[in-house]
Amino acid sequence: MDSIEPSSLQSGERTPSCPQKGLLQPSDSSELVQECLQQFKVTKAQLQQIQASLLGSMEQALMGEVSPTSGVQMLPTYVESTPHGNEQGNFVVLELGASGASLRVLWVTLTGIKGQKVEPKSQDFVIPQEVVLGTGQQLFDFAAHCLFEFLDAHCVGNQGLQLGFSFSFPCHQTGLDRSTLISWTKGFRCSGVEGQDVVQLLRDAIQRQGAYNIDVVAVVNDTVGTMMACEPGAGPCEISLLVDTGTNACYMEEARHVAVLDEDRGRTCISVEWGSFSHDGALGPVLTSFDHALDHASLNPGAQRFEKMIGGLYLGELVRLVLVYLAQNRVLFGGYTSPALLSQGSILLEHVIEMEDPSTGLAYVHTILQDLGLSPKASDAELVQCVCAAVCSRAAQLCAAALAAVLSRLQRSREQQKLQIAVATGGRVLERHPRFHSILQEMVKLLASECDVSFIPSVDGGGRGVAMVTAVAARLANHRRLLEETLAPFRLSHEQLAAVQTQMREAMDKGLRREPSSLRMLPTYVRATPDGSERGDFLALDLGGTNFRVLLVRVAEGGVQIINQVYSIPECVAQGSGQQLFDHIVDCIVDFQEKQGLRGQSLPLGFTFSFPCKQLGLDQGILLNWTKGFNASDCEGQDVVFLLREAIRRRQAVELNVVAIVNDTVGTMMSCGYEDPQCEMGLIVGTGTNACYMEELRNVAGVAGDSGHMCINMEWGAFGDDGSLGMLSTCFDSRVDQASINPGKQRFEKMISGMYLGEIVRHILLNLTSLGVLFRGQQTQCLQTRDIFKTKFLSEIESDSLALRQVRAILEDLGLTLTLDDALIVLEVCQAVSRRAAQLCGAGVAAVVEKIRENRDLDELTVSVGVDGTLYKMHPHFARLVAATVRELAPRCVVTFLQSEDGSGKGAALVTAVACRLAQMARV
Ligand code: 0WK
Ligand code: BGC
Ligand code: BGC
Repeated sequence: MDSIEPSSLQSGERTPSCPQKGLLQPSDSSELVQECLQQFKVTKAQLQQIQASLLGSMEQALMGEVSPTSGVQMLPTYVESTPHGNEQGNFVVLELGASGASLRVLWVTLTGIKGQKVEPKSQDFVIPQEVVLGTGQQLFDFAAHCLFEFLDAHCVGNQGLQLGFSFSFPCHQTGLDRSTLISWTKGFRCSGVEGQDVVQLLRDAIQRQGAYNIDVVAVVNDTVGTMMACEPGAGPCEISLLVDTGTNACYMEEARHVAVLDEDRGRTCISVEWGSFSHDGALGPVLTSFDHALDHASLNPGAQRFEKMIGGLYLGELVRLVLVYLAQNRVLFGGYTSPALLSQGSILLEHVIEMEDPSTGLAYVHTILQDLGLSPKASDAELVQCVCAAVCSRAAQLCAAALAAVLSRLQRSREQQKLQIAVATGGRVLERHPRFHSILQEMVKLLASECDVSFIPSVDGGGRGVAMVTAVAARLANHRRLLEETLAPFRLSHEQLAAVQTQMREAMDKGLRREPSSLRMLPTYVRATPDGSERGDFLALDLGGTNFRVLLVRVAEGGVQIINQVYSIPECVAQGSGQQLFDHIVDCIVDFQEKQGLRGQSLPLGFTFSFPCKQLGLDQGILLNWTKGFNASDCEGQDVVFLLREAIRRRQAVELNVVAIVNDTVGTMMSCGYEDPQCEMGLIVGTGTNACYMEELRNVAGVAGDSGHMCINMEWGAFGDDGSLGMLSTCFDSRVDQASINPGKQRFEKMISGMYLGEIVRHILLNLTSLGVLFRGQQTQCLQTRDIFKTKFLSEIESDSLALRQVRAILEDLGLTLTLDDALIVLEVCQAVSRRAAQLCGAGVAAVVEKIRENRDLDELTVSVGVDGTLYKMHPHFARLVAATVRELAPRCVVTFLQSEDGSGKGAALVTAVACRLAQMARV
């Protein structure tokens, strides 16, 4: 039979001659054989070159610069720790692609008890070639079919099965259960899968077959499964090396070195995907023409060049190509090449392993060559064994160089000169080839001499490891579900917000008509916003917010000048006697007068008193009830202007002319109205929350007059105190309310304002900790401490410029020990609580501006709202969310929010100025 061309070389080119460029005409066969085998010899220098280039390519990729030419891929796997050993549960594991065209299904039971192991049940399925080269749907339907066949056979029931998917191909993972296939390798080439999320494809296939309710919880690369399955005897395995049909490794990298992860602590598992390493400078010199021929004839020419020199799918083919070359050069089989020898893939990994068996290898060589239609002489058989040895030794050495690169990376990453490390190994080449493992070990010792490496063969492949990752993923998925359940009541729908708007509107109308309502709608006797003609010096007090301020306000032609001094109101004064509180206020005024050289001057004074007061006049306000943590005795039901005057009287030698008492919402509206006459609403979202607006006098029962306007202090903090907000209130709101000094009161305020948001978050965090979702379920003393989680933390934590690690830093300052996942959950809790607060506030504003629009029977209303309050001003998203909610619920109102620069003290002075001007005119 004359020699025919081998099948894979479709292009009609001849089997390549000697490797090195510049054709050699060998004078006799042994020289040709030596030259041929010499090609597979790799020098230590070449291996060190490969080690160095691969290390360079790894570090480039870690920084996010994956070079398409040299490219290892360094893919994050979202596995952030080696097994704790306390993972437990029953899991289905589906392994696809680890060992050629086969698929394995396992049922793995994790006991969660160290050393206590239950033998997994498993079943292997061969994937038909037409499926391996077919459509993605065919492949995943086949996988689902095998899954169900296994489950039917092992009657594991159908309730809530959790599945871990071991998918042994290069994937971009964006989570433990989200993974996009980058490119097929190892003879797979199903269409419609590259660029797709393979978890979704599997979920869809399981859905299509429908017999079982299986939750695909995690997708894992086979190297990760092998690492996670490694018995932590010799200390956790932090590297895993696989050589089966393909080859790859993963290892635990310092997370801060992985650019795409934005994490500065802990470690994360990286799948190196070294199969795609193809650094010309390093690999070029060791690539033989047989490697080029193999690559040329492969399904993915130019790709996975490194894998094609090591992986079991290719070792047999390399041997075949060399045998064909030697046969065609009459060095083997008397120059005869059988059709089988010429056909691609006719020599398999198993053949190579058997032929290299030190004791039975030669016999196997004869058997295998005869199966290939050849009649080998003894010398042929020996030469064939030499060829196998040359090909596999090179593969083992190259694999060693790659592993040495990973070891060097770990030495650098951990700044450790001496590295002691355990490497989990798996795959048929490593497990079954008689010499591969020992050559690898020897060469690693040579190339990474400072590393003390122990190799831990994986016992049952990666199945148990995949189940462990699945257990972690299931735990995280369960945490996610519990978190969603906990936060769901904070995610208000459009309908719910519209209902709040409607209810608030109804409460406003009732309040104005003096019917029972949780909104008192208090007349403020401010009938107009400033018209700019006000003039003079005024004293102003601003009590009720974070700070108590005394101000000197000069209203002049050129505008308003303000001098102010902040004083504290100690809790013991805020919750002491009324006399104490007002004496303290007068002390501050006197101190301010002295500092400002105002002693003996009796300037008109405007008093911003930010609590619900029934005003009987501009300078008469009966305190209805304290809010915001104030609780001074003998004040509720009293005229606070009288109480102030009494305190002034007690402090002889002080002259003060209290002209007006205003609520901080009114002061803020007036203050902003001075710049923008369209400002007809005042909004405070600070320690407390409230709003006022200019109502038509005709709508205000109990106040004389039918024309003109009157500013109404809504006291909306009390909205819902009649239970009308019950449907929105959560158990956390109830806990905050119950723990407050005014339970049952100010329910709307307690869902929105700065005094309470931090507490709501703290209660949610406590709850999530008790569910094991946060802080590994460890309750911490600090989180049990009331008010320890300040509302300002929400503003800091939710700031876009803050990386998660900074979120963690804030929480660690609180004495919490947490992971990044914990920090992420805390961030989500803060976002849910502040978002609800802003939306509820927006629903309130929408109710008010719609009321004004309807009052004036306008199709469209343009109005401005003066706003103040630390939460509104400091929170990164609050203002935007309020405005968005108003646009959504009051589309016929064009609302401009004006942040008050000077606070309501200025507004109180302006109200006083207006009162003085009107009094002046009345006297004229
Ligand atoms: C600043 C105003 C003051 C108001 C305060 C509310 O001048 O009248 O009470 O804003 O914000 P908080 O200080 O409570 O955050
Ligand atoms: C794949 C890797 C896999 C390796 C071993 C390679 O072809 O790209 O993801 O880990 O084979 O199965
Ligand atoms: C008070 C209001 C005040 C608001 C904002 C509430 O607790 O009842 O009068 O406007 O806080 O400071």
